[in-house]
Amino acid sequence: MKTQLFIADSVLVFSLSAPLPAAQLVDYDFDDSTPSASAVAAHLTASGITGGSGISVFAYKPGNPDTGLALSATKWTTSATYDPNDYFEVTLTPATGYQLTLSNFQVDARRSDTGPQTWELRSSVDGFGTVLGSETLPISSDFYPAQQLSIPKAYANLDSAVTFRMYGYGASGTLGTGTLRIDNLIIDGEITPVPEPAGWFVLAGLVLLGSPAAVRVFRRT
Ligand SMILES: [Ca+2]
Ligand SMILES: [Ca+2]
Repeated sequence: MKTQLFIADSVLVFSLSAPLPAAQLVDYDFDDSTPSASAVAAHLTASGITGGSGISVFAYKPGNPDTGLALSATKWTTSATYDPNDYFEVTLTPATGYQLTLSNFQVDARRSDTGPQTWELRSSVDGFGTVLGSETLPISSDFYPAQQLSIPKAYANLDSAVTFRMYGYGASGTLGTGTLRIDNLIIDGEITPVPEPAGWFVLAGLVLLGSPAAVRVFRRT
């Protein structure tokens, strides 16, 4: 029992004194037939995968590997450019007092014969205005594994929710039955405590030293 307590104390001290290493923040494998995350970092909330109003029929089909499952949807636009309503979406929200730095988005994607031939990634950071990366799926019915899109360095120290959308487009056929299937969606980065404002450290230091100036500040407030 003493050993267990010692380990717990060590973990606590580490988490307070050093930022978490850059690592995986969230993973979706869909193997339990739900759109929920299969693993989420501490101090982070990850939404389930949802779809825009322009897509339909969420289903769970053989994944990568096919001993597991993937998430599939229909009604992707046949346009050669993205439709603002045709997307998979995921939202990451840091806990109060924590901030997100994002580095990499990766996913295994597969289309059916008449499914979308391209998908692109955008985010709420700029109102879904910029394409962060894209992938073409030239052959149907094959998974294109672990397409990795690096996230711009501007995605650092975010203290509020971030939403990513995968827009699929360029489907063929007009019935909308073509599918885009995704598996092993992983977002990398780190989540760290928001630093205390520097002014508080100065003031706290003055108080600890018994500074008359600090005492005056406290008396006025
Ligand atoms: Ca899977
Ligand atoms: Ca659509």
